[in-house]
Amino acid sequence: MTDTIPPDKSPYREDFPIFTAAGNEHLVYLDSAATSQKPSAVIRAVEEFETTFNSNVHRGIYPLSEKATEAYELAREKFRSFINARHSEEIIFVRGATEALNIIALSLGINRLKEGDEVLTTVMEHHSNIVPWQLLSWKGVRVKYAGIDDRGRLDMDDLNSKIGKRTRIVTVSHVSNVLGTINNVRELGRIAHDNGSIFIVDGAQSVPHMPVDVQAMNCDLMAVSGHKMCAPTGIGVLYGRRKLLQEMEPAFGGGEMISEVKQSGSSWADLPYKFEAGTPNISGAIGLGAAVDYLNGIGMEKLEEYEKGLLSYALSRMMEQDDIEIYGPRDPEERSGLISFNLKGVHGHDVAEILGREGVATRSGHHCAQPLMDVLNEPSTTRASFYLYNGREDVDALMSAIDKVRHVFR
Ligand code: 7TS
Repeated sequence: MTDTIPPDKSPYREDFPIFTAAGNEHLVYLDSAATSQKPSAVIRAVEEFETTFNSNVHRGIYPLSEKATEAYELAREKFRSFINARHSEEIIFVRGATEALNIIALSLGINRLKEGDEVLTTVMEHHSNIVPWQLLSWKGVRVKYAGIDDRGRLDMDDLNSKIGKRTRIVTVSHVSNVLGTINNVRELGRIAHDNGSIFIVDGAQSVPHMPVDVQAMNCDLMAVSGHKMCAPTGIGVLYGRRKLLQEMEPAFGGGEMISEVKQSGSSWADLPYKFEAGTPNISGAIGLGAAVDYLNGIGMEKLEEYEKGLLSYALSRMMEQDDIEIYGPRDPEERSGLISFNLKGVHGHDVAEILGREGVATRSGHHCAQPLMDVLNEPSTTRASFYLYNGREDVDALMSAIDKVRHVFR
Protein backbone atom coordinates (compact mmCIF):
# COMPACT_ATOMS: atom_id res chain seq x y z
CA MET A 1 0.00 0.00 0.00
CA THR A 2 1.14 3.54 -0.63
CA ASP A 3 2.15 5.52 2.45
CA THR A 4 1.01 8.88 1.10
CA ILE A 5 -1.81 10.12 3.32
CA PRO A 6 -4.06 12.45 1.33
CA PRO A 7 -4.76 15.91 2.71
CA ASP A 8 -8.16 16.71 4.12
CA LYS A 9 -8.77 19.22 1.32
CA SER A 10 -7.27 18.75 -2.13
CA PRO A 11 -4.69 21.40 -3.05
CA TYR A 12 -6.16 21.33 -6.59
CA ARG A 13 -9.78 21.94 -5.61
CA GLU A 14 -9.50 25.69 -6.01
CA ASP A 15 -8.50 25.29 -9.67
CA PHE A 16 -12.07 24.10 -10.36
CA PRO A 17 -14.65 26.91 -10.25
CA ILE A 18 -17.60 24.53 -9.88
CA PHE A 19 -16.69 24.05 -6.23
CA THR A 20 -17.08 27.75 -5.48
CA ALA A 21 -20.23 28.30 -7.55
CA ALA A 22 -23.22 29.36 -5.48
CA GLY A 23 -24.77 26.34 -3.78
CA ASN A 24 -21.83 24.04 -4.54
CA GLU A 25 -19.53 25.01 -1.68
CA HIS A 26 -20.09 21.65 -0.01
CA LEU A 27 -20.31 19.60 -3.18
CA VAL A 28 -18.76 16.17 -2.74
CA TYR A 29 -18.18 15.10 -6.31
CA LEU A 30 -17.39 11.40 -6.55
CA ASP A 31 -18.50 10.74 -10.12
CA SER A 32 -15.41 11.60 -12.12
CA ALA A 33 -15.44 8.24 -13.89
CA ALA A 34 -18.62 9.51 -15.59
CA THR A 35 -17.16 12.95 -16.30
CA SER A 36 -14.59 15.13 -14.61
CA GLN A 37 -14.97 18.74 -13.53
CA LYS A 38 -13.17 21.40 -15.56
CA PRO A 39 -10.39 23.68 -14.30
CA SER A 40 -10.49 27.44 -14.96
CA ALA A 41 -7.57 27.11 -17.40
CA VAL A 42 -9.69 24.92 -19.70
CA ILE A 43 -12.78 27.10 -19.41
CA ARG A 44 -10.66 30.19 -20.21
CA ALA A 45 -9.05 28.56 -23.27
CA VAL A 46 -12.45 27.64 -24.71
CA GLU A 47 -13.84 31.09 -23.95
CA GLU A 48 -10.83 32.79 -25.56
CA PHE A 49 -11.34 30.79 -28.75
CA GLU A 50 -15.09 31.40 -28.91
CA THR A 51 -14.79 35.11 -28.13
CA THR A 52 -11.64 36.12 -30.00
CA PHE A 53 -10.80 33.81 -32.90
CA ASN A 54 -13.75 31.51 -33.61
CA SER A 55 -13.62 30.36 -37.24
CA ASN A 56 -13.39 27.10 -39.14
CA VAL A 57 -10.08 25.27 -39.49
CA HIS A 58 -8.08 24.26 -42.58
CA ARG A 59 -10.29 26.36 -44.90
CA GLY A 60 -9.99 30.10 -44.59
CA ILE A 61 -6.76 31.79 -45.55
CA TYR A 62 -7.62 34.84 -43.48
CA PRO A 63 -5.79 35.42 -40.16
CA LEU A 64 -8.66 34.34 -37.87
CA SER A 65 -8.92 30.94 -39.51
CA GLU A 66 -5.16 30.57 -39.57
CA LYS A 67 -5.09 31.22 -35.85
CA ALA A 68 -7.87 28.67 -35.22
CA THR A 69 -6.05 26.09 -37.36
CA GLU A 70 -2.81 26.74 -35.49
CA ALA A 71 -4.50 26.32 -32.10
CA TYR A 72 -6.31 23.16 -33.24
CA GLU A 73 -3.08 21.61 -34.55
CA LEU A 74 -1.16 22.67 -31.46
CA ALA A 75 -3.72 20.78 -29.36
CA ARG A 76 -3.03 17.69 -31.47
CA GLU A 77 0.69 18.04 -30.86
CA LYS A 78 0.13 18.48 -27.12
CA PHE A 79 -1.89 15.29 -26.99
CA ARG A 80 0.70 13.43 -29.06
CA SER A 81 3.35 14.28 -26.54
CA PHE A 82 0.99 13.48 -23.61
CA ILE A 83 0.63 9.84 -24.67
CA ASN A 84 4.09 9.70 -26.28
CA ALA A 85 2.83 8.89 -29.77
CA ARG A 86 5.51 9.08 -32.47
CA HIS A 87 3.68 11.32 -34.95
CA SER A 88 0.97 13.95 -34.64
CA GLU A 89 -0.85 12.34 -37.60
CA GLU A 90 -1.52 9.44 -35.25
CA ILE A 91 -3.81 11.64 -33.15
CA ILE A 92 -7.34 11.80 -34.57
CA PHE A 93 -9.86 14.09 -32.91
CA VAL A 94 -13.22 12.39 -32.35
CA ARG A 95 -16.17 12.93 -30.01
CA GLY A 96 -15.00 10.51 -27.36
CA ALA A 97 -13.99 6.94 -26.62
CA THR A 98 -17.32 5.61 -27.91
CA GLU A 99 -16.87 7.24 -31.29
CA ALA A 100 -13.23 6.15 -31.46
CA LEU A 101 -14.15 2.50 -30.86
CA ASN A 102 -17.02 2.65 -33.36
CA ILE A 103 -14.77 4.17 -36.03
CA ILE A 104 -12.18 1.47 -35.37
CA ALA A 105 -14.73 -1.36 -35.58
CA LEU A 106 -16.42 0.06 -38.68
CA SER A 107 -13.13 0.68 -40.42
CA LEU A 108 -11.60 -2.71 -39.61
CA GLY A 109 -14.94 -4.25 -40.60
CA ILE A 110 -14.61 -2.78 -44.10
CA ASN A 111 -11.39 -4.43 -45.19
CA ARG A 112 -9.66 -6.31 -42.36
CA LEU A 113 -12.32 -8.66 -40.99
CA LYS A 114 -14.18 -11.45 -42.73
CA GLU A 115 -16.62 -14.19 -41.88
CA GLY A 116 -15.36 -16.46 -39.11
CA ASP A 117 -12.86 -13.91 -37.75
CA GLU A 118 -12.86 -13.37 -34.01
CA VAL A 119 -12.55 -10.34 -31.77
CA LEU A 120 -11.31 -11.18 -28.29
CA THR A 121 -12.43 -8.77 -25.60
CA THR A 122 -13.16 -9.19 -21.88
CA VAL A 123 -16.23 -9.40 -19.68
CA MET A 124 -15.16 -6.24 -17.85
CA GLU A 125 -15.60 -3.92 -20.85
CA HIS A 126 -17.80 -0.87 -21.10
CA HIS A 127 -20.57 -1.42 -23.67
CA SER A 128 -18.66 0.83 -26.06
CA ASN A 129 -15.98 -1.84 -26.39
CA ILE A 130 -18.53 -4.62 -26.89
CA VAL A 131 -21.43 -3.37 -28.97
CA PRO A 132 -19.39 -1.93 -31.90
CA TRP A 133 -17.88 -5.40 -32.33
CA GLN A 134 -21.25 -7.13 -32.02
CA LEU A 135 -22.49 -4.82 -34.78
CA LEU A 136 -20.13 -6.67 -37.11
CA SER A 137 -22.11 -9.90 -36.64
CA TRP A 138 -23.73 -9.32 -40.07
CA LYS A 139 -20.29 -10.05 -41.51
CA GLY A 140 -20.00 -13.25 -39.50
CA VAL A 141 -17.45 -11.75 -37.09
CA ARG A 142 -17.65 -13.38 -33.66
CA VAL A 143 -16.93 -11.77 -30.30
CA LYS A 144 -15.28 -13.76 -27.51
CA TYR A 145 -14.91 -12.69 -23.90
CA ALA A 146 -12.06 -13.42 -21.51
CA GLY A 147 -13.32 -13.86 -17.95
CA ILE A 148 -12.17 -12.52 -14.58
CA ASP A 149 -11.06 -14.16 -11.32
CA ASP A 150 -12.86 -13.77 -8.01
CA ARG A 151 -10.91 -10.56 -7.26
CA GLY A 152 -12.00 -8.89 -10.50
CA ARG A 153 -8.68 -9.36 -12.31
CA LEU A 154 -8.45 -10.56 -15.85
CA ASP A 155 -8.20 -14.36 -15.99
CA MET A 156 -5.09 -14.71 -18.13
CA ASP A 157 -5.48 -18.49 -18.48
CA ASP A 158 -8.95 -17.98 -19.85
CA LEU A 159 -7.71 -15.27 -22.20
CA ASN A 160 -4.86 -17.47 -23.42
CA SER A 161 -7.28 -20.32 -24.02
CA LYS A 162 -9.55 -18.10 -26.14
CA ILE A 163 -6.93 -16.52 -28.36
CA GLY A 164 -6.27 -18.46 -31.53
CA LYS A 165 -5.78 -18.57 -35.27
CA ARG A 166 -9.02 -16.70 -35.94
CA THR A 167 -8.40 -13.93 -33.39
CA ARG A 168 -7.77 -10.87 -35.53
CA ILE A 169 -8.28 -8.36 -32.74
CA VAL A 170 -7.65 -8.22 -29.00
CA THR A 171 -9.38 -5.23 -27.42
CA VAL A 172 -9.20 -4.49 -23.70
CA SER A 173 -9.89 -1.62 -21.33
CA HIS A 174 -6.75 -0.38 -19.61
CA VAL A 175 -8.80 0.31 -16.48
CA SER A 176 -12.26 -1.11 -15.75
CA ASN A 177 -14.88 1.57 -15.07
CA VAL A 178 -16.61 -0.71 -12.54
CA LEU A 179 -13.87 -2.76 -10.88
CA GLY A 180 -11.07 -0.22 -11.15
CA THR A 181 -8.81 -3.10 -12.18
CA ILE A 182 -5.68 -1.98 -14.02
CA ASN A 183 -5.01 -4.47 -16.79
CA ASN A 184 -1.46 -5.38 -17.71
CA VAL A 185 -1.63 -3.87 -21.17
CA ARG A 186 2.06 -4.49 -21.95
CA GLU A 187 1.62 -8.20 -21.37
CA LEU A 188 -1.69 -8.22 -23.26
CA GLY A 189 -0.07 -6.41 -26.17
CA ARG A 190 2.69 -9.00 -26.27
CA ILE A 191 0.17 -11.85 -26.27
CA ALA A 192 -1.91 -10.18 -29.01
CA HIS A 193 1.09 -9.48 -31.22
CA ASP A 194 2.61 -12.95 -30.73
CA ASN A 195 -0.68 -14.20 -32.11
CA GLY A 196 -0.57 -11.77 -35.05
CA SER A 197 -3.62 -9.85 -33.74
CA ILE A 198 -4.24 -6.11 -33.69
CA PHE A 199 -4.10 -4.82 -30.11
CA ILE A 200 -6.59 -2.12 -29.08
CA VAL A 201 -6.73 -0.36 -25.72
CA ASP A 202 -9.74 1.47 -24.33
CA GLY A 203 -7.95 4.20 -22.41
CA ALA A 204 -11.09 6.08 -21.27
CA GLN A 205 -10.42 5.37 -17.58
CA SER A 206 -6.63 5.28 -17.60
CA VAL A 207 -5.34 8.24 -19.62
CA PRO A 208 -6.95 10.78 -17.20
CA HIS A 209 -5.36 9.15 -14.16
CA MET A 210 -1.87 7.81 -14.90
CA PRO A 211 1.02 8.29 -17.28
CA VAL A 212 0.17 6.42 -20.48
CA ASP A 213 2.83 5.75 -23.11
CA VAL A 214 1.45 4.18 -26.28
CA GLN A 215 4.89 3.15 -27.47
CA ALA A 216 5.75 1.38 -24.21
CA MET A 217 2.29 -0.26 -24.24
CA ASN A 218 2.85 -1.24 -27.83
CA CYS A 219 -0.82 -0.81 -28.65
CA ASP A 220 -1.96 -0.42 -32.23
CA LEU A 221 -5.04 1.68 -31.51
CA MET A 222 -6.39 3.45 -28.43
CA ALA A 223 -9.61 5.29 -27.53
CA VAL A 224 -9.73 8.26 -25.14
CA SER A 225 -12.46 10.61 -23.85
CA GLY A 226 -11.44 14.22 -23.21
CA HIS A 227 -14.29 14.97 -20.83
CA LYS A 228 -12.97 12.51 -18.25
CA MET A 229 -9.60 14.33 -18.18
CA CYS A 230 -10.67 17.93 -17.49
CA ALA A 231 -11.57 18.81 -21.11
CA PRO A 232 -15.08 19.66 -22.37
CA THR A 233 -17.56 17.01 -23.51
CA GLY A 234 -17.68 16.10 -27.18
CA ILE A 235 -13.93 15.78 -27.72
CA GLY A 236 -11.77 12.68 -27.57
CA VAL A 237 -8.94 10.97 -29.36
CA LEU A 238 -8.48 7.95 -31.52
CA TYR A 239 -4.79 7.07 -31.46
CA GLY A 240 -3.44 4.67 -34.05
CA ARG A 241 -0.06 3.53 -35.32
CA ARG A 242 0.59 5.45 -38.52
CA LYS A 243 1.11 2.46 -40.77
CA LEU A 244 -2.05 0.77 -39.57
CA LEU A 245 -4.12 3.96 -39.91
CA GLN A 246 -2.78 4.38 -43.44
CA GLU A 247 -4.01 0.91 -44.31
CA MET A 248 -7.41 1.43 -42.70
CA GLU A 249 -10.46 2.69 -44.59
CA PRO A 250 -12.28 5.80 -43.34
CA ALA A 251 -15.53 5.01 -41.53
CA PHE A 252 -17.20 8.37 -42.17
CA GLY A 253 -17.25 10.30 -45.42
CA GLY A 254 -17.73 14.01 -46.10
CA GLY A 255 -15.77 17.22 -46.12
CA GLU A 256 -12.19 17.41 -44.82
CA MET A 257 -11.49 13.70 -45.25
CA ILE A 258 -11.05 13.60 -49.03
CA SER A 259 -8.29 14.38 -51.45
CA GLU A 260 -10.49 14.38 -54.55
CA VAL A 261 -14.14 13.57 -55.22
CA LYS A 262 -15.46 12.50 -58.64
CA GLN A 263 -18.80 11.03 -59.63
CA SER A 264 -17.01 7.77 -60.09
CA GLY A 265 -15.41 7.71 -56.64
CA SER A 266 -13.10 9.52 -54.24
CA SER A 267 -9.61 9.41 -52.83
CA TRP A 268 -8.77 10.11 -49.22
CA ALA A 269 -6.90 12.91 -47.51
CA ASP A 270 -3.70 12.12 -45.65
CA LEU A 271 -3.70 11.31 -41.95
CA PRO A 272 -5.11 12.42 -39.64
CA TYR A 273 -7.77 14.13 -41.78
CA LYS A 274 -8.83 10.90 -43.46
CA PHE A 275 -10.63 10.08 -40.21
CA GLU A 276 -11.90 13.59 -39.39
CA ALA A 277 -14.91 14.03 -41.67
CA GLY A 278 -16.79 17.31 -41.33
CA THR A 279 -16.11 20.36 -39.22
CA PRO A 280 -14.40 19.12 -36.09
CA ASN A 281 -14.99 20.15 -32.49
CA ILE A 282 -12.45 22.97 -32.62
CA SER A 283 -13.22 24.54 -29.25
CA GLY A 284 -13.23 21.06 -27.68
CA ALA A 285 -9.81 20.26 -29.13
CA ILE A 286 -8.42 23.58 -27.86
CA GLY A 287 -9.97 22.76 -24.46
CA LEU A 288 -8.31 19.35 -24.56
CA GLY A 289 -4.95 20.97 -25.29
CA ALA A 290 -5.46 23.23 -22.25
CA ALA A 291 -6.42 20.18 -20.16
CA VAL A 292 -3.18 18.46 -21.18
CA ASP A 293 -1.23 21.58 -20.15
CA TYR A 294 -3.06 21.66 -16.83
CA LEU A 295 -2.41 17.98 -16.07
CA ASN A 296 1.23 18.26 -17.19
CA GLY A 297 1.60 21.24 -14.86
CA ILE A 298 0.83 18.90 -11.98
CA GLY A 299 2.59 15.88 -13.46
CA MET A 300 0.85 12.59 -14.18
CA GLU A 301 3.12 10.62 -11.81
CA LYS A 302 2.27 13.00 -8.99
CA LEU A 303 -1.43 12.90 -9.84
CA GLU A 304 -1.39 9.09 -9.88
CA GLU A 305 0.36 9.00 -6.51
CA TYR A 306 -2.13 11.48 -5.06
CA GLU A 307 -5.09 9.41 -6.24
CA LYS A 308 -3.50 6.21 -4.91
CA GLY A 309 -3.30 7.79 -1.48
CA LEU A 310 -6.95 8.73 -1.67
CA LEU A 311 -7.94 5.30 -2.91
CA SER A 312 -5.97 3.55 -0.13
CA TYR A 313 -7.64 5.72 2.45
CA ALA A 314 -11.13 5.10 1.03
CA LEU A 315 -10.52 1.37 0.65
CA SER A 316 -9.30 0.99 4.21
CA ARG A 317 -12.28 2.93 5.57
CA MET A 318 -14.74 0.88 3.54
CA MET A 319 -13.12 -2.45 4.33
CA GLU A 320 -13.59 -1.75 8.05
CA GLN A 321 -17.34 -2.12 7.52
CA ASP A 322 -18.76 -5.65 7.40
CA ASP A 323 -21.91 -4.65 5.57
CA ILE A 324 -20.09 -3.08 2.61
CA GLU A 325 -19.20 -5.37 -0.26
CA ILE A 326 -16.44 -4.01 -2.48
CA TYR A 327 -15.85 -5.21 -6.04
CA GLY A 328 -12.46 -5.46 -7.70
CA PRO A 329 -8.94 -5.99 -6.36
CA ARG A 330 -8.23 -5.20 -2.67
CA ASP A 331 -4.66 -4.06 -3.31
CA PRO A 332 -4.57 -0.36 -4.34
CA GLU A 333 -1.54 -1.11 -6.52
CA GLU A 334 -3.77 -3.25 -8.73
CA ARG A 335 -6.48 -0.69 -9.20
CA SER A 336 -7.31 2.87 -10.13
CA GLY A 337 -9.20 5.53 -8.16
CA LEU A 338 -12.74 4.26 -8.13
CA ILE A 339 -14.66 1.92 -5.85
CA SER A 340 -17.85 0.06 -6.71
CA PHE A 341 -19.68 -1.26 -3.69
CA ASN A 342 -22.97 -2.49 -2.33
CA LEU A 343 -24.43 -1.98 1.10
CA LYS A 344 -25.86 -5.33 2.08
CA GLY A 345 -29.62 -5.45 1.76
CA VAL A 346 -29.99 -2.05 0.04
CA HIS A 347 -30.37 -1.51 -3.72
CA GLY A 348 -27.63 0.58 -5.35
CA HIS A 349 -30.13 3.18 -6.56
CA ASP A 350 -31.42 3.71 -3.03
CA VAL A 351 -27.86 4.13 -1.78
CA ALA A 352 -26.97 6.65 -4.51
CA GLU A 353 -30.20 8.57 -4.01
CA ILE A 354 -29.66 9.05 -0.29
CA LEU A 355 -25.99 9.88 -0.86
CA GLY A 356 -27.18 12.45 -3.39
CA ARG A 357 -29.52 14.02 -0.87
CA GLU A 358 -26.56 14.25 1.50
CA GLY A 359 -24.65 16.19 -1.17
CA VAL A 360 -22.47 13.25 -2.25
CA ALA A 361 -22.56 12.66 -6.02
CA THR A 362 -21.96 9.00 -6.90
CA ARG A 363 -23.39 6.78 -9.58
CA SER A 364 -25.35 3.58 -9.35
CA GLY A 365 -26.59 1.03 -11.84
CA HIS A 366 -24.86 -1.24 -14.31
CA HIS A 367 -22.36 1.43 -15.41
CA CYS A 368 -22.79 0.41 -19.07
CA ALA A 369 -21.14 -2.91 -18.28
CA GLN A 370 -24.03 -5.37 -18.22
CA PRO A 371 -21.98 -8.45 -19.15
CA LEU A 372 -19.81 -7.72 -16.11
CA MET A 373 -22.84 -7.29 -13.85
CA ASP A 374 -24.06 -10.70 -15.06
CA VAL A 375 -20.72 -12.23 -14.07
CA LEU A 376 -20.81 -10.47 -10.68
CA ASN A 377 -24.43 -11.58 -10.37
CA GLU A 378 -25.46 -8.12 -9.21
CA PRO A 379 -28.10 -5.94 -10.88
CA SER A 380 -26.35 -2.81 -9.73
CA THR A 381 -23.51 -1.28 -7.70
CA THR A 382 -22.86 2.20 -6.35
CA ARG A 383 -19.62 3.69 -7.58
CA ALA A 384 -17.52 6.40 -5.96
CA SER A 385 -14.83 7.65 -8.32
CA PHE A 386 -12.06 10.05 -7.37
CA TYR A 387 -9.99 12.66 -9.09
CA LEU A 388 -7.37 15.21 -8.17
CA TYR A 389 -9.85 17.68 -6.65
CA ASN A 390 -11.01 15.18 -4.02
CA GLY A 391 -9.49 15.05 -0.55
CA ARG A 392 -9.94 13.01 2.61
CA GLU A 393 -12.92 15.22 3.48
CA ASP A 394 -14.79 13.78 0.47
CA VAL A 395 -14.17 10.19 1.58
CA ASP A 396 -15.24 11.10 5.12
CA ALA A 397 -18.42 12.71 3.76
CA LEU A 398 -19.11 9.54 1.77
CA MET A 399 -18.71 7.39 4.86
CA SER A 400 -21.05 9.63 6.91
CA ALA A 401 -23.61 9.58 4.12
CA ILE A 402 -23.40 5.76 3.99
CA ASP A 403 -24.21 5.84 7.71
CA LYS A 404 -27.31 7.86 6.85
CA VAL A 405 -28.36 5.15 4.40
CA ARG A 406 -28.04 2.58 7.19
CA HIS A 407 -30.30 4.68 9.43
CA VAL A 408 -32.95 5.02 6.75
CA PHE A 409 -33.02 1.33 5.81
CA ARG A 410 -32.55 -0.36 9.19
N1 7TS B 1 -14.77 3.03 -22.03
C1 7TS B 1 -14.78 3.08 -20.70
C2 7TS B 1 -13.89 2.16 -19.92
C3 7TS B 1 -15.62 3.99 -20.06
O1 7TS B 1 -15.63 4.03 -18.73
C4 7TS B 1 -16.46 4.82 -20.82
C5 7TS B 1 -17.43 5.78 -20.20
C6 7TS B 1 -16.39 4.75 -22.21
C7 7TS B 1 -15.54 3.83 -22.79
C8 7TS B 1 -17.20 5.62 -23.11
O2 7TS B 1 -16.78 6.93 -22.99
P1 7TS B 1 -17.62 8.11 -23.68
O3 7TS B 1 -16.91 9.33 -23.23
O4 7TS B 1 -17.54 7.91 -25.13
O5 7TS B 1 -19.01 8.00 -23.14
N2 7TS B 1 -17.79 5.47 -18.88
C9 7TS B 1 -18.75 6.05 -18.16
C10 7TS B 1 -19.04 5.66 -16.87
O6 7TS B 1 -18.43 4.78 -16.26
N3 7TS B 1 -20.07 6.41 -16.40
O7 7TS B 1 -20.45 7.24 -17.38
C11 7TS B 1 -19.65 7.03 -18.49
